[in-house]
Amino acid sequence: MVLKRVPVRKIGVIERYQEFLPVSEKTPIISLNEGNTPLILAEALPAELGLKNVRIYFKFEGLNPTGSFKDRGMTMAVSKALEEGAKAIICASTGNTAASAAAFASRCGLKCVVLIPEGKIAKGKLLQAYRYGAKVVTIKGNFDQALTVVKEAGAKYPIKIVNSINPFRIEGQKTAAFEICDDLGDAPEYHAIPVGNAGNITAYWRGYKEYKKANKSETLPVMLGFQAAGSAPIVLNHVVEKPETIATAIRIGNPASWKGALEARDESGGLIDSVTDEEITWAYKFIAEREGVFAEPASAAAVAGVKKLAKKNYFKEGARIVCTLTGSGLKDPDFALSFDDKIVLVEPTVDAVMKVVNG
Ligand code: AN7
Repeated sequence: MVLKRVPVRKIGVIERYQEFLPVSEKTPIISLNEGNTPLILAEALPAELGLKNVRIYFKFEGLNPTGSFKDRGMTMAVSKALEEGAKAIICASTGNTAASAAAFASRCGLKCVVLIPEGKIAKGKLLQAYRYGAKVVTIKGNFDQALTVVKEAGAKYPIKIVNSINPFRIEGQKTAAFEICDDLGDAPEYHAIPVGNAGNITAYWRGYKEYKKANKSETLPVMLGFQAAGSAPIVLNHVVEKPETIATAIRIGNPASWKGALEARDESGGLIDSVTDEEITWAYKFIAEREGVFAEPASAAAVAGVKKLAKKNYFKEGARIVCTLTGSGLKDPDFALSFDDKIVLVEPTVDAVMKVVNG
């Protein structure tokens, strides 16, 4: 078969969904052609979880330009910052926001300052922030403390905050829900998503509601948010002073969009639950080894959550479940190499290689 090549001009989320976004012809669009990420059908997972007649999809946000969903919100935040005449931007970050902010800032000559928690950021994210040319400041403390400093800096100095307390971030991130509806022809029955600072679950819920209101979709999903057990303030209903988890992206004890997450949960008839590091690790390995999708540990929390609910027979027959895989597995090489896989070195002969293969 000869396939006809169709010229496709890839555009970013602002251009694609401008009628749903607070932009005008005065907004200078700073884009890296973010968004338009694939919705990948899981092949092995439903059977593994004992789910019959249920389809699970991965919204793979690791394929964004800086490797995470943050690019959707950052194109908006940076474009609006420029429109408003900002010269510099600042954020606190567990890593991905920093990488994204640094990239978009570099693209339009904005100065970028990123505050990161000491020792708890995945290496790939740190090196992105450096290489895109941001000023990287390490805080002797965790993400929540870094965000407190950022809020104070934003109030005292002429520097634009691009954390998700900046409303344009949530606006940009809601476009992921639009894409899912466009791909499926409607909203899925369930949407599972990791929760850290809770901006993304807030954004998706807003996106689903706005699309329905505009008659672009007919239904709304049940929203299922998952926090890491050691960093689960919303589940526990109190701030966690010393959040811990191997999923460093969601190592957050006092989420800025706490209220938005509760709204998404309650309005959709959903839930916010926690998953252990062990459950996250299982999901992280399963989707890489059995689905060919390499996402970072925080992303795997969504899949771990679906597994937990499947065990309780939570899902109804015929349902479609979308799991947002928020970031690329390449972000966190240290975690990826922390298992007992052995890298062996042998002589360059077939015999030597086959000896290892047959183990
Ligand atoms: C891969 O980069 O908070 O609940 O500073 O990087 O919207 O915070 C990252 C969060 C999930 C949680 N998955 O999203 C940051 C930061 C990944 C992430 C989340 C993050 P929110």
